[in-house]
Amino acid sequence: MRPLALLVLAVTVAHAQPPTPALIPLPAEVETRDGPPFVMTDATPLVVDPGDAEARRVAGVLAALVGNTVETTPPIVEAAPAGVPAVRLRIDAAAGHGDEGYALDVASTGVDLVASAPAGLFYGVQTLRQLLPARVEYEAALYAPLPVPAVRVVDRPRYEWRGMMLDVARHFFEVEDVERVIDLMALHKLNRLHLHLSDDQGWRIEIPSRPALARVGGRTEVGGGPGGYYTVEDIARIVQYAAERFITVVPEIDLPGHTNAALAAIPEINCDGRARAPYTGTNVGFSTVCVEREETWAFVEDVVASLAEQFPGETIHLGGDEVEELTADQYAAFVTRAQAIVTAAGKRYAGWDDVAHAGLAPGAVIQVWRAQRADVARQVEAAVANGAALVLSPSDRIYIDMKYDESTVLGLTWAGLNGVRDAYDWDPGVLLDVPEAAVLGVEAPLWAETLSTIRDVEFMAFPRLAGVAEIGWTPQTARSWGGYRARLGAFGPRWTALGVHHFRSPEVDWT
Ligand code: TNX
Repeated sequence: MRPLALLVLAVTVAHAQPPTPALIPLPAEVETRDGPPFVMTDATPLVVDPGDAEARRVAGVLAALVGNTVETTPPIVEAAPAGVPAVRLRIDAAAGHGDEGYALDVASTGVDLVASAPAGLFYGVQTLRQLLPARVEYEAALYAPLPVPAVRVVDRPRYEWRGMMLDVARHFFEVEDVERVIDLMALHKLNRLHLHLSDDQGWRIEIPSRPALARVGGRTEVGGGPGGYYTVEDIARIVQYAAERFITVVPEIDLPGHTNAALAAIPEINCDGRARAPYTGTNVGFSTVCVEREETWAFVEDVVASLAEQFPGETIHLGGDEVEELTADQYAAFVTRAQAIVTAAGKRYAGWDDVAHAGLAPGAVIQVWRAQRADVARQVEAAVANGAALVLSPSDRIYIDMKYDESTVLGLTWAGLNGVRDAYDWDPGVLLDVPEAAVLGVEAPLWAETLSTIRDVEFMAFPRLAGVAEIGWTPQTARSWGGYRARLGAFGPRWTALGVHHFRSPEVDWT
């Protein structure tokens, strides 16, 4: 290049607007500022209000993150030493940011983070984290000061339900794997982890009043592997780990179909009173509990009571999908009674969209997976008119067990190929003809017929799950595929630093 051209290029770059930082999800408002960055070191005090235990705990999340990278962990203090640039983390119920919102101000002289509630403070910390260099994610001390670009963010989520479903029934995933998923969800401000805890191929949760369920039903998985299940202690650990990251665990026991593992464990919930043989294939639709037997209802009562005890969240999901062995009347009667049992246990009933036409009482949550089918869409809209709320999981968009493209080795194709753009570029506000308030949010299901390791899970989830997080968080008017694509490309190094096995989709220019 000629010297003049080089000069022109240098001047142009120097005067360009600071680029939008690679934040996913994109905050509602981000204003990049001129001026030097804030520089974080191990001497940067994290200042919390005296006696605010919640703010101190959230500050601890930031301290631990930075502490991996600098020499010693930044101190958490209740008063800023004079003249030292500090990060202030404040919870002020009167600040007007709602349950999950926050405001973040970064200048070279200091960082101010204010939220109205602990979850908002935590999300503000996740934004600050994403403003730090990607190397902050390495679990090795690489001492170097950490610059944070000068920026002002005012943020809150579009939807209250921003979820992922993990199918631990087709293949079992250890507690550590679930914790890894929770960590990666938290990075993107997701707040619902739906665990699909039972299916034909496995029963994955200890129900103390029915020990055979886990003991027998937990021994199998797709392909004949060893299976496994979570003990009461394991579940308590998962629930606690999630709660520390402001994530609610939504348990699902699939009923009345997808029940072969239970039918193998408890003979008396079969109409002939005989235990079924274990199943390790991948067919669907062939199993059902015996809806005419009182033994079945005693079983449902016991299971729901135990779920209500083990999971503090408000929702219990009872599946309801793909039942081919019952008449429409039998199916509807089952769903009505199952919902009543959940409600009597003090919880909110959720089911797949198959339950939409089964005469739900008001207050049900319907998880919509077949919005592309006109008959299902009309049934769901009618259920909303009758008081149901929706979680949107359109299978032709955000079933992240679908292959990305023809090159994907893992995954299924029945709902089509779900590329990175397909998964991102749609608006939950117009998917169905329902009032805005009826949509609680979005959730990406990850079915695990073809997935058996956490690396498989990561590969299918990333980058698509990040896009789902943005759909659930960012105002529709602030979203565009072009803008997202650029931020996604720049986000890659952070996942790499975290060791996240992700698909380097050709749809994206990766940094
Ligand atoms: C359909 S989606 C199912 C699951 C399968 C999934 C595979 C839904 C409610 N049921 O049983 O695992 O397809 O993509």
